[in-house]
Amino acid sequence: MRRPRSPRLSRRVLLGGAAAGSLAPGAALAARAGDAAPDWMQVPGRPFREYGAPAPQEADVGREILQPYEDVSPGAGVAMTPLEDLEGTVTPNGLHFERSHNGVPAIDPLRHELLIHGEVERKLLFTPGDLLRYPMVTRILFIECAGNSFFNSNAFPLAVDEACGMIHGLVSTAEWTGVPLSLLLGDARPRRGARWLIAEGADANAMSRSLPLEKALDDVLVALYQNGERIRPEQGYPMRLVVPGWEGNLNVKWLRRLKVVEEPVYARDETSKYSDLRPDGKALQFTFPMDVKSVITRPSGGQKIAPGFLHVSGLAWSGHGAVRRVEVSTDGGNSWQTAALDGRPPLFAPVRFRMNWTWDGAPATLLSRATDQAGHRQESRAEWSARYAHGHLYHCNAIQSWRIEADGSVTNVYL
Ligand SMILES: Nc1nc2c(c(=O)[nH]1)N[C@H]1C(S)=C(S)[C@@H](COP(=O)(O)O)O[C@H]1N2
Ligand SMILES: [Mo]
Repeated sequence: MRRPRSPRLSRRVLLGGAAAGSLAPGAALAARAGDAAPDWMQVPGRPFREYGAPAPQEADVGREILQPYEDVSPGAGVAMTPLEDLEGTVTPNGLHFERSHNGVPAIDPLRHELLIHGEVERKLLFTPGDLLRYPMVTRILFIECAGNSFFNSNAFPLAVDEACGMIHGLVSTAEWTGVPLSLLLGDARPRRGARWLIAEGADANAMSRSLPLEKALDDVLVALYQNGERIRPEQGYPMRLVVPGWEGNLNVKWLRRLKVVEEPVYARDETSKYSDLRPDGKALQFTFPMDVKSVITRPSGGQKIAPGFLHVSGLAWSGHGAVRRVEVSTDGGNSWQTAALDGRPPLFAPVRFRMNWTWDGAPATLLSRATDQAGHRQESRAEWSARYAHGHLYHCNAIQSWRIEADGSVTNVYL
């Protein structure tokens, strides 16, 4: 079902205590530097290559893959971003998470077309080449699957011992460039009474979702570029919808058709999937914006820390706009401290938060909770859990708790 656990966790065990090591006395430093240049300075370096790749020593930094139907449908599942191995906020293209329902289609961009039809005055057909001639905009945006953090949801009553990326890695951030959908719809001219759009992908399951026309005309992109290069096949090459702040499923990849309609289509992914079952047996439908969330990426599950100075860092984001504040607790939520933010939090994109901490070696529980501009604040897992039915897993934005044992090991716990 899943790729064997990579060796990277064992290789990256010692976080913290580093500052003490680098403050070695002068004598030790001199001995280390020596007179001799290191061996890699004694020979000319490797020449150029056309497309770069990470250092070979970092080759074990990769996505965790889950393929629940491996035998019948190996392309249905997820590949999760290793959040614990990354810094900053933008996800390298090769590590962007992937959620696909039936694999990555082998699209010929010369034969791929996007059709806008339905309740419009003018039907329009665009090749990728046509779209490349339109005015474009660039925005840094996160995409988060509504199934993200399912390991901490009601589907898992006991906390699993997994790494940060395995639990929360169905969120990634890229700088997306594309054509504002409002421009294309402006040319197609939706008829009066049209309120929804059905977006369909060119993959084997023709994934379809209903999107309110109001959002489509507001800030949705038909994206062609991801972090400056053409979109990766996994992310929807040659074109996809990017719907700022709203659940990942609406960001239809390999975009093929947009039908302007009066009513939603009630597709599988907005009825049986991605709806939120409550304890009373009723389900909430169309939970569009992803709620405010934060997670400490270091230290995090599977890592091991040493007593002394520790730089705590993590990500916070909200589908309601910008994050306003992130608080960190080192005592299981008894007291909270406001974390430093890396600059002004952007709209619909994560902000990195940071806090310096000295770990005294006693067991501790690290939490983070974010508040967004709409005033929403993350709840405890118990509070979140009580709002939904047994087994419910979508839209889990509960506070993550990392338990630090006396031996420095870090694990996911429920409080
Ligand atoms: N055509 C198509 N679009 C799709 C999907 C899919 O399976 N097929 N998966 C959706 C889901 S559930 C999510 S969370 C996002 C994931 O985008 P990513 O794989 O680029 O991270 O794409 C959405 N768009
Ligand atoms: Mo998703």
